[in-house]
Amino acid sequence: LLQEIPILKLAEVHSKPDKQAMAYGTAGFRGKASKMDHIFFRMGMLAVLRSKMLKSAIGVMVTASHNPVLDNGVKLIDPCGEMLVESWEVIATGLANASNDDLVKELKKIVAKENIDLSQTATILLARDTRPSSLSLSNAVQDGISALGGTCRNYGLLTTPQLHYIVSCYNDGVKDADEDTYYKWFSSAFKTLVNEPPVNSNVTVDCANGVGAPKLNKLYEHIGANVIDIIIHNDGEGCGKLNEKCGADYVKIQQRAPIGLNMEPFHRYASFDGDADRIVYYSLDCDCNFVLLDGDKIASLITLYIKELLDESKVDVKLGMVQTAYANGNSTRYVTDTLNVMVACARTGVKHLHHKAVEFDIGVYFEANGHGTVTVKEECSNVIERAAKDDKLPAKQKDAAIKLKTFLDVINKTVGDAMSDMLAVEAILHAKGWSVREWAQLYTDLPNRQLKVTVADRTVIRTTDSERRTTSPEGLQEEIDKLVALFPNGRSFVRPSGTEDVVRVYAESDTQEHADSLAKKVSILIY
Ligand code: NG1
Ligand code: ZN
Repeated sequence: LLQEIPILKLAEVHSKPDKQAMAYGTAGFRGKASKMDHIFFRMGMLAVLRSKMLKSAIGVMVTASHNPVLDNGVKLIDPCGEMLVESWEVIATGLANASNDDLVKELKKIVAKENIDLSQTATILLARDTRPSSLSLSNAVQDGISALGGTCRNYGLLTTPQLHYIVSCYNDGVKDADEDTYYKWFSSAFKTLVNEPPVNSNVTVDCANGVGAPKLNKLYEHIGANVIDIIIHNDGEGCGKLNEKCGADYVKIQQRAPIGLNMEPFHRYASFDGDADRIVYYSLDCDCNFVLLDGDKIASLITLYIKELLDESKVDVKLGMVQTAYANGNSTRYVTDTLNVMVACARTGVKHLHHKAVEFDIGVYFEANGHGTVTVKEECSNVIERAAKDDKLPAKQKDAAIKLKTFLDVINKTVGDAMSDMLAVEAILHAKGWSVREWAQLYTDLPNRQLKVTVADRTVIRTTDSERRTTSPEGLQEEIDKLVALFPNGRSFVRPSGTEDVVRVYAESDTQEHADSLAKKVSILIY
């Protein structure tokens, strides 16, 4: 059933350069766009095999998120809108690296090993971001899909989380789910939440010159300017480049405003990344100091709000939060000690956080860089829904359950989503009558520093304990421990990046000078 001739013909067109190997990493394949055409073709084929195996539609997203404009990347989305299962990352890596001559053999190997019935139909939902290379690379995916006889529904430009959402709707039976389905759902949930007096506030959003700009604009049209005032900056229409000196990653790491944005005190600003799955907020205080409200602050705000509504509604479910080692120590302390909510730590990469979050009835997970969402167990949704309809409950209790239900509707539960997270934050600030100042004051970030170190072979660094400690090279952890002990409230760890050829160093301490100095000293250890 594998038609060797068309496969080989198309494989010639999307030929793999010799001696080039890539791995399916934290966020799929990423690299220089000019060297990846064969990977996109092969991922089209792999998506067909996965779709045949699971008898469900599979998503393929063409994007390199916050990477520079000349990079690109591709990742597969599993049927419920979640990231590709880890066991298939190895399979993806094998197929990506097979030579043209070995391609059919490799495909047959996957079919045999995974026991795939090739007579099954396959449906692939495809979308791309606004990079100049994305159109031709998504054509390569389409060629891969047709090489194995799959059906492709090409949605064109979408944000990554929009595609995740559409994949989950499609497999839920909503076969005509599209971009509009997304806008209708999230705008209507948001309007229900803030329906009392208009929010009467505005937020300026830096869209990193990426796909988030046109999409946020459409969402805004659905919500209406009478509910919230959204001002879009870095919309990709001017001369600004994708992710260059702008976007969530830039703002988070540099702790400064994106290019061209003249900030005014107390105004609310947000930055998306290039494919709009990350968001950070920021503001200027009365002394014109830059105040960052990153993924940890967003997660803390959401956790606080859900906790309050759970307490008020007396709905008895288990709420938890999941962070990575990069989470600011004071955010962890705030949620654990002040909110009395359990915090778990997972390895970097949202799939790891997502897996831990689903262990809670309601799991709030965020990476410090602003990628995160909330997961809700189905039984838990049902409990909340029942309480929201229960006329026997005291009005206050029932009202809180209704609010909680509507709040959870505004969340894209499949994956971190800048637009949906933004609506969640805006709705909470509205509900509490808070400005960014009260939000910022939930806790004060411990000063921290992140550095990148280029080494000959980053894989020699191995980690344990959710990447908080190293097991190799021998003796490194002891040296880090000695340095950390010299700094008040010191904490530091190192890990090899999954998306760049660098080792990342993180340090925090009581003052910025101390955090900088600790990060530098630890960098020297591994350099
Ligand atoms: P790596 O390069 O593995 O550190 C980075 C981010 C992750 C995640 C992925 C995918 C940090 C420290 N790391 O991973 O959180 O978002 O990119 O985009 O921010
Ligand atoms: Zn992204």
